[in-house]
Amino acid sequence: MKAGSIAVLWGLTFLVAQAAAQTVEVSIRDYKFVPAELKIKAGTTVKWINEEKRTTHSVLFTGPGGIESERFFPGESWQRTFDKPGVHPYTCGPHPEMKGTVEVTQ
Ligand SMILES: [Cu+2]
Repeated sequence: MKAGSIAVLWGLTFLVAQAAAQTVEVSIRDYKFVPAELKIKAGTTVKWINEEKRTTHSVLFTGPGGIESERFFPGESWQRTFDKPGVHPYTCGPHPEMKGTVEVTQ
């Protein structure tokens, strides 16, 4: 195989990997998830970033089998990959008034 073909193949593999591993970001600031409502495709990773000045937050899924992240500090983040379609409401452990939803489609 010629070097040119190998380079093209490598490029294609890279593109496929990029498409399969999408990450969407949610900011946390002023005690809000921004955007609060997310619609993503299965396989997408959501990364929550704490952009407060001094408050820690968590991401607590309130549905069946719900999980909670550790509390994360300003400048820190937490992420989760959603492999299956479904609706995942969540809140913040220490601040239940904060609400968000991740809707996962095929
Ligand atoms: Cu919070």
